[in-house]
Amino acid sequence: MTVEPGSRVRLTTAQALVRFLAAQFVERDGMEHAFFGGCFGIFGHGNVAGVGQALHQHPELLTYYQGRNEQSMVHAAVGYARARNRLGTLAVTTSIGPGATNMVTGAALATINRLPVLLLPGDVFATHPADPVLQQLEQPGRGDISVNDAFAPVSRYFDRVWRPEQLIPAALAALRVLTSPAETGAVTLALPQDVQAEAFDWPEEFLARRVWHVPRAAPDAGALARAVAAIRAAKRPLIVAGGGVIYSDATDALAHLSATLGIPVTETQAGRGSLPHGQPLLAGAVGATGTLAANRLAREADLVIGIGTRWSDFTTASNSAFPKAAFVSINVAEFDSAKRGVAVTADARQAIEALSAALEGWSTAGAYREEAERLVREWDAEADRLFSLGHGPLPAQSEVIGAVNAAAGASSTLICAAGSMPGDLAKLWRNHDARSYHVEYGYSCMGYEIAGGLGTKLAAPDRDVYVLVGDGSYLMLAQEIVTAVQEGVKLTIVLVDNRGYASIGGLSRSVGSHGFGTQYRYRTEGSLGLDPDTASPAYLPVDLAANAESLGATVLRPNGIAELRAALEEAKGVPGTVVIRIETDRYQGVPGYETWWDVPVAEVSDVTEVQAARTAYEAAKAEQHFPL
Ligand SMILES: Cc1ncc(C[n+]2csc(CCOP(=O)(O)OP(=O)(O)O)c2C)c(N)n1
Ligand SMILES: [Mg+2]
Repeated sequence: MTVEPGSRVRLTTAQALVRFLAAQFVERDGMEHAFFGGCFGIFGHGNVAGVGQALHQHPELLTYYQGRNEQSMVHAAVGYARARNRLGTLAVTTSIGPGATNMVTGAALATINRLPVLLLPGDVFATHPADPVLQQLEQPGRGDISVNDAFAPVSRYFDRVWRPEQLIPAALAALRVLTSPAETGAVTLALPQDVQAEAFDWPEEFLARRVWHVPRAAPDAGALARAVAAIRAAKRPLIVAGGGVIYSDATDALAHLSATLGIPVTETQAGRGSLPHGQPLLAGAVGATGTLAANRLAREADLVIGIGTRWSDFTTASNSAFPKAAFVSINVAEFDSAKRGVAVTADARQAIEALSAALEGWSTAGAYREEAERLVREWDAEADRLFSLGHGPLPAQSEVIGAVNAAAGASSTLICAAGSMPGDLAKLWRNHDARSYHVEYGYSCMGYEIAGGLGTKLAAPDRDVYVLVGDGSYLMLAQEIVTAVQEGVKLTIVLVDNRGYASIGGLSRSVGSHGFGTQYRYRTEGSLGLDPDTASPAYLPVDLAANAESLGATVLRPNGIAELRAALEEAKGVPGTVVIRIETDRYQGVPGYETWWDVPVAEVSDVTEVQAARTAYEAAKAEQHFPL
């Protein structure tokens, strides 16, 4: 569509914004897509007559999704963006005040995970005609701020649109950041409620179709040469594949590099699925929740090549995982590539292909490759053992994971975020492809799971979405089940009920604090902190299956693994969202494999278990080293 230069159209700010969003496209590798798949929203006085009116007036521009909670609407947008490899997302509109600040947690989650979401909180009047309006927080010393300033530190771009015409630079800056592989994250445009409804004569060029070209940055020649020299000098190089490998669609290039050079691959949480299970050199998750194969390789590695990772403490086992290694850091964001070793600031696929070309003919020694392949085989046997423990009377979580993994087909995506499951999944889940695995572990936010699964399914309707959620996460934020039912979207939600926070219970015991505050039991005198197997008050009568049923899901209640397998098959025939509630043994966890996580233990205490834990902590702390 060609636009007459200088022509203008009179619209409200909100109407112009909705038209602008519907006209934004992204292109990478010659493929073009609409960037926004729709807009989630909950209306209040801060957006009902603004963005709400605009969405209502032209529903063909942006699909509107009604959410239940502002935080979980952002989770859905994050799930959507991840399933689209950051080449698409959803917008989220809210009222002012609590509706707006409910999104702050979601904004932090998106920014930490480097996933694009566009947040459109309503804001108080720009013109201040009747302050304080309902839900306005007043600051006696500042007239120009509102609660929405809380978004600034958790957003990659923040602006408040004080005047209609200011939307033009603000919206363009928002799209630049959202579509930038190096900068992306939450983008917040706070929209004062009067400005949303105010009319302006908008230049047609602003509202015309616009394509944002997502670049693939090639590595600098000098940086590449330094990385190549480091690899050539290495005897035991090891790759750590992060989320950047998946976002850059570099999985085939990585498989080729690993196989031809004989370099084993380990994965971060976001990088899981960067190679399919069964590749002989895929050692799986590394670090605090790593496999024995990955952690043994890490311990002896002389060079660790990070690709698209931000080197979180779980990956590095709090900087104890790679005691002998030098580093190469490949990342599209200079901020991350500069974190350790030889920095290569580049798109993951470009960098991997450049390394493959430069290292043609070179490979690691056969003995190293064989050792890695043997460790991988041994790990597979260990995972098989954990999948079939036959534990009773309640099954172990690892058996549940095995059953769900077996039931989920090749075109499925697993969603999880917090609790004891992410660590177990990191070790055990077997991926078919790069879309098989989606554990939000940047923020590890309880309550992400169901809403994130909803967003994933909206982005990829052809995939079967399996959500694994703990009882604690479920209790925190499960209400998007209602939205899944409303949208006719099928999620298979496996609710793993161990009546409390098993993960933190274990962590608490490991620091000497007896699982304090981690079970759902009546407050009976003296009950807090007691060993539940001795002097335990009764469990609270919480029935999460009944809760899920009340929200509109089909609910199945298997007892034990054989019934779970049958329920998973039965669920395949149910057209809508299914919740499968299974009780597990909270004490039968998957162990750690020769690794550590830095959680400080009290230096002084009356409790003998704490004193013992502190002694062990100090010994482990001595192994920690800053990467230099
Ligand atoms: C929003 C939020 N609050 C607190 C935490 C800290 N935390 C991590 S796991 C966890 C307990 C999770 O319980 P549940 O979902 O039942 O999983 P389980 O540990 O039993 O496997 C808590 C409180 C968190 N990750 N997110
Ligand atoms: Mg639990």
